[in-house]
Amino acid sequence: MPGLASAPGQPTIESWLLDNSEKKLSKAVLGLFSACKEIAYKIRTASCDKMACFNEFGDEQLAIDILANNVLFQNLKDSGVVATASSEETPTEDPMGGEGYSVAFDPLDGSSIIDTNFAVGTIFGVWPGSRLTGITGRELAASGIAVYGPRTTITFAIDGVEGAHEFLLVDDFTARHGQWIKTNTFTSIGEGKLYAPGNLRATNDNPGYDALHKYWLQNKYQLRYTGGMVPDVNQIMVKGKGVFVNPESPSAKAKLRLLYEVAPIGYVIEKAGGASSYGAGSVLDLKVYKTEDRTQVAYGSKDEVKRFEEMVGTKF
Ligand code: AHM
Ligand code: MG
Repeated sequence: MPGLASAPGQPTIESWLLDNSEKKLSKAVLGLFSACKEIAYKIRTASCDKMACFNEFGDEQLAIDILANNVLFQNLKDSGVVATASSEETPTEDPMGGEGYSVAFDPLDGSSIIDTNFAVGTIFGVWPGSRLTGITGRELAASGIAVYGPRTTITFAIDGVEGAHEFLLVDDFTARHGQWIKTNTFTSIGEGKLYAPGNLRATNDNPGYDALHKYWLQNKYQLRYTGGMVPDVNQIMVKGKGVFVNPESPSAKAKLRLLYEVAPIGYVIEKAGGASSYGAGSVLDLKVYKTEDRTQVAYGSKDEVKRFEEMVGTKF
């Protein structure tokens, strides 16, 4: 293919799945990778302000998060193996006409920072069966995060395979010809003073979070926070260290959704050798009662997540 960088010896997502996944799950996953490729193209080519995007002719288009939403639904329908899908944008359980798996996704996490050209992402979780409520993250068959930054990557984990696996989109800048090439396997998150403190306003009336924040400052942790959870968590796997938190307080309630954001990312980070917590245990053990359930969360190395549990816990 013209313009493609070569990556000798590295498998594409198609060939990697042949060795690591059963057929139906592979089809669902390929639908998601294909959707993320198209979303990456749309993000690059749409000129957006806060509310709307314009194509090359200057016609107003749908807002970019709605475009991303539509692309995902279409690809999941086309896969033929997805019974139900649900999006953070439209939090209902919608039939997709297939059979085998169900998918929950946040089409464009961080859409409020897209106008600033910060990195944004897509989050997806694939569950066996046809329900997306009454389930836990423990039952995930696969999940992943796509990062649309200077490079487009998907970091992805699948049942039965150790580690989280990074695929890089090597493309010729169209949505048609790009290939996903395996570039990394993440298997451990160790010691390292790096912190990403979400919802810092909660330190006003969450004394545990206030104390944890002071601990990071006193111990000279390195601040690395963009306001996009996908790149903020992805850095922890790439650097192999650190912690991301988004705690709650009486005046600054939990924002992140268990089904669309927290559980899928928890699955990837735990597969990468890290830990997740809602304050008193892994987020993978929280049951999704309603598609819109929200929770506070910490992700990172086991030591840092333990510190979060000890200092912040679940007081609110
Ligand atoms: P979104 O799904 O509406 O984009 O919100 C999720 C994002 C996360 O990426 C990020 O960690 C968090 O919101 C930041 O919240 P805030 O801007 O309120 O501090
Ligand atoms: Mg989101």
